[in-house]
Amino acid sequence: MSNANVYPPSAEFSAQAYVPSLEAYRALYDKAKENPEEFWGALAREQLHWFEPFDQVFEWNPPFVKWFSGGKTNASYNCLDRHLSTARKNKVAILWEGEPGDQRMISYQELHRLVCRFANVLKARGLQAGDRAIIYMPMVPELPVAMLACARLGITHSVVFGGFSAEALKARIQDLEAQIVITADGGWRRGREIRLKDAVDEALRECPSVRDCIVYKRTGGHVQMQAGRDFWWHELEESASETCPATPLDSEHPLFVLYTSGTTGKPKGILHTTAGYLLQTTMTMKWVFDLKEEDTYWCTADIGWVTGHSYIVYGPLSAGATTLMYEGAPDYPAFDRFWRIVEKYRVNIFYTSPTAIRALLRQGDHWPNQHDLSSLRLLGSVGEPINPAAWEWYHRVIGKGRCPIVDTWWQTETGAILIAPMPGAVPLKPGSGTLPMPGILPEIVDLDGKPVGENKEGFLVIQRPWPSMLRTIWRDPQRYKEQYWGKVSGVYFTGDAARRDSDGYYWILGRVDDVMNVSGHRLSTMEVESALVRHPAVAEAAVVGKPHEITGQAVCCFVTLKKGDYDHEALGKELRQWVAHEIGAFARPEEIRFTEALPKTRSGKIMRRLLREIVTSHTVTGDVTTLEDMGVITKLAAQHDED
Ligand code: 7RM
Repeated sequence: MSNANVYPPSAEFSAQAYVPSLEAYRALYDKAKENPEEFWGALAREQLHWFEPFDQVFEWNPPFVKWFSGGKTNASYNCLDRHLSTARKNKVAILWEGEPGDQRMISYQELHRLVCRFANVLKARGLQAGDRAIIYMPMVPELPVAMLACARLGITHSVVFGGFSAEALKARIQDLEAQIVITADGGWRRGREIRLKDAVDEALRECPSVRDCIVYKRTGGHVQMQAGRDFWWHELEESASETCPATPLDSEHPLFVLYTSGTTGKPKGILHTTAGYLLQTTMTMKWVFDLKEEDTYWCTADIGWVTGHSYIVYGPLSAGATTLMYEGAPDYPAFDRFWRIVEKYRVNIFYTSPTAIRALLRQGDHWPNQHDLSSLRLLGSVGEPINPAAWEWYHRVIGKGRCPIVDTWWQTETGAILIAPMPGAVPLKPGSGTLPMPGILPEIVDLDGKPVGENKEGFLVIQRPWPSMLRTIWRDPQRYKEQYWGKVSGVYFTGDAARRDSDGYYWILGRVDDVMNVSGHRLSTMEVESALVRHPAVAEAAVVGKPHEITGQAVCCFVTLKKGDYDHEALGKELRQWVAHEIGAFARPEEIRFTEALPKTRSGKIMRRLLREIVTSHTVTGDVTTLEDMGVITKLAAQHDED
């Protein structure tokens, strides 16, 4: 191995792992590469329940792919029914802790009952396969219940993260032309109620497609119920039957749409379908998390992001796991909440984000050291590159040097983990996602598609379609084609820069487009800019990500104002609040800088690259030959020195 800091798997871990050696990994990888039909076909038959068998493993009409054509299956059936004839029927499926400390343990049988009853509620409201449901809920078990009830009937769901504002919610409901919104009165976050139903009411004023709104009572806070449109979950459920067979659906039936930020102001509805998505999320539970029957598994993500879809709900439940769900904040009521939960439920596999690790690391070792973390056997990381210092802390203080860390690279679009170590097989290097999963052929190329060679930085692309790949952008196949298959000919363009070292390990360097990553949440610069220019005082805005010690990046805005007298301090505050209201609190800018002009090219394009340099290194060194007025840059750079 070329790098000094290498952590090989312990003999003890390897001995019990699904994939126990580098040779075993290579054999699996080569098999998938040489004969993908046979590899994926066999796994699909063995790992999923089929109402009708498929007749083709994949059909690739670039850039559109179909997996397991002709087959009929159902994601809800695979996550529930098929476990009921096994010893898993009384195993805890969802282990839940609310922020106030309330808890629920829901067995597979019980979860099946809840899902069937709610599916019957949806049926009674006239919903059927092909319809769309928006789900806007806190992290309570009824959120996965709603997802699985939709999946059971072939209703395509779109979960909107509870941190999104009414504006953002409205845009998603409208784009999806959803017939129904499933929500709650609110949820708990740092002891305060997040009032979800109020946001829904605001959004629904301009959403003619929505006929019904079902409201789950979580907090008991006061809500307005509009007669004929709004119904209480518990009232509708009262008379619902517990029997609801899962509908056999085509392999390619749309399972869900999840909106994510792209390079324009308009979020993209990423479409995932049924069989391929489920197969690859199921397989990665075993390959990457080495999931065993007796494990208690906890992914701390919110289900409103793709990580929660794939690794709290579909992957773990399809694999028959006990999946832990926690409603609230990691620092509530104190900085040891995560470690308290690990100790209390004897968590074995723990999957979180570098942002959370860095935030908790800063609070000191005494928080985790107060708790017995000896149940942990595997740690995971996702959402952004993990810096070696955070990795070492996670490894030493949380894992006590015993637990492998799986650094998992993937995207909303990829559906499942594509680059990550198989922990019993692959030696770890802090900061590297290590090696690709079976069936994944990454390459690092220049814009002409030429491989850049060892240790050179380039664009990360994927050379072949994989089962859980996005199928299109909702109602915008043209954008799908251009965004993912039009940048470098013939390959999937990830939007990330990366390099590959002499051991074949991948090092992800971050986005190459105008997408920021704040606490592992994707956010486009354009989305924030569009929000800012909707404010009456703002003339123009340019937004860049600025390096941030905890959140990875922070939102930094350069703003020019319309004519008038302004109190810059008050307006700065107001604009930060404005963005939080337009998009969601997680998008709240860290900094608003007022300026008289923005750096532009002669054709009028804002040169964000220069602004990025200013916020990163406080100077501009790169090429400025296309800049129209150098004075702007001098002023902006000088402005920082005054701060
Ligand atoms: C799962 C998720 C995707 C973007 C992706 C990267 C970054 C994610 C890692 C990572 C380095 C990782 N989906 N990213 N995981 N960068 N190492 N392990 O985060 O659609 O929200 O974001 O996140 O830039 O393109 S996402």
